[in-house]
Amino acid sequence: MNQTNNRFPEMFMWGGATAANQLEGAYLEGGKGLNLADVLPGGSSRIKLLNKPGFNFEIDQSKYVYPNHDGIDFYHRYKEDIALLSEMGFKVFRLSIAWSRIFPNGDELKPNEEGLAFYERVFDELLKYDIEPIVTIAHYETPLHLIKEYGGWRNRKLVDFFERYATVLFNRYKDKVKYWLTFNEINSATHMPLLGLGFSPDSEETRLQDSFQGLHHQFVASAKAVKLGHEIIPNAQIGCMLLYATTYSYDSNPENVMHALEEARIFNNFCGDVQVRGKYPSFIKRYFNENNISIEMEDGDLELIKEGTVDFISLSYYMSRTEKKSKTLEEGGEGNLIGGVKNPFLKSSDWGWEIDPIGLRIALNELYDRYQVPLFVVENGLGAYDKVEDDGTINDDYRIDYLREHIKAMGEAIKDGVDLIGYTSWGCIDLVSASTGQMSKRYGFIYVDKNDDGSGTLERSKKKSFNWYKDVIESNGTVI
Ligand code: BGP
Repeated sequence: MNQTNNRFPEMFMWGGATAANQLEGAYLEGGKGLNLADVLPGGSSRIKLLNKPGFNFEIDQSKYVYPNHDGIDFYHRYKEDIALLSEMGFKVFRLSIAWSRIFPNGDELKPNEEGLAFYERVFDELLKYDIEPIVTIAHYETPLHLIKEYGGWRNRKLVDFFERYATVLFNRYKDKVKYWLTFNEINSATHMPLLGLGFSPDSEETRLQDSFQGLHHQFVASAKAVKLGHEIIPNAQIGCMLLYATTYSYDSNPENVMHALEEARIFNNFCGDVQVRGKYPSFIKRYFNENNISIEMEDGDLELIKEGTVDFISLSYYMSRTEKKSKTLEEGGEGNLIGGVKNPFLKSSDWGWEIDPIGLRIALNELYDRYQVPLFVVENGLGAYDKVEDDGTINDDYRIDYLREHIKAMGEAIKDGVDLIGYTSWGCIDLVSASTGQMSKRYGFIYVDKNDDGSGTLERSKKKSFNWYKDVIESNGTVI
């Protein structure tokens, strides 16, 4: 443990983050309908399938395993899990609601009571320990029926279905949930339209047009939710959620600098500009023109977007990105989720994600300089292989090192003047990885005995990082 001169705000929200599809399991219980995650096969090739046109939305158990079906069985074990989170001193816990537990098909008029009751029990359990829930309304879990019947978020009709869903949630949980996030990593849509927008592009040519149209629908849906949420829950705090990849130019060649700026604007800034500033940014016009993108809007959309701006920005931060205007194949940052070229100054995780704590300090400064609204880091962490020793211990010092450096970077950003309100590290309990669909890419302080092939007792145990994070929270980030 290191004593630091960090000064986190007194009410800083320390905790951890998860998503329904990656931990609940029970994929056909409680009246739940199928959603996108239920048809995503596990395996390291998942990420390739996600980006290939023509994804097949059928379950084929003769060919693939589907780890999200069982997750880590949080659906049945949430009490045990929440008790462990409370032991670490969690102030907040980020979870998502699986849309298809509430509306199994997504387009029904009436919600499924069993699904609503399940989350009510979970919230009550959290509140019993004074853990505040942070709820993501949509986290890569579009009901499958909306994908197959309507073509996902390309279809304007999803705005209405989402509005109905969000209204039900706000009304039902208004006394239990104050913090809401509308769409997880909304800006990942153009890179991975399948996850965020629920469609597999027909071709590379249609990918951009359809993604930006789908995004427009989500902007409208999010703005409606923000307005409704504030009406129904007067003290609600509703945020957007961005996948932020601090973007560097490879060198000082102005061509590369300009290119990095352009990439950062489209990926990091575009969605935030719409959701926080309440209007489409000026730079997007040229990009739309040059890429033959035209957005169909309805009367009133732009007013809605203006009226439904978010209260704060939440972000995931795992890695930075380094850009060069023309790159050779060898230079490609193979594995770095957001692409770019390899940064010679950075090491990577076992999955090729470049580790860059200073990039987080830069990200927080960039965001705060641009928007001047509170920031919340709701995802960050190291996916790693863990080894259970013969005596049962798991000595995940690499994870502690990663988190320590990122927490230090947040401390520096706060000194820089950034209004940072919380930190929920990703996958505080081991869960199914989104990009690989495997258990072996682990993030947790709590180990779950489950393997990639589905075997395992599902027993929970504490890793070395468990007590480390407990001390971090107890000392409000001063002892790390
Ligand atoms: C984010 C997603 C999460 C999560 C995380 C880690 O993009 O919001 O759902 O899974 O990445 O990614 P992975 O599980 O692929 O390591």
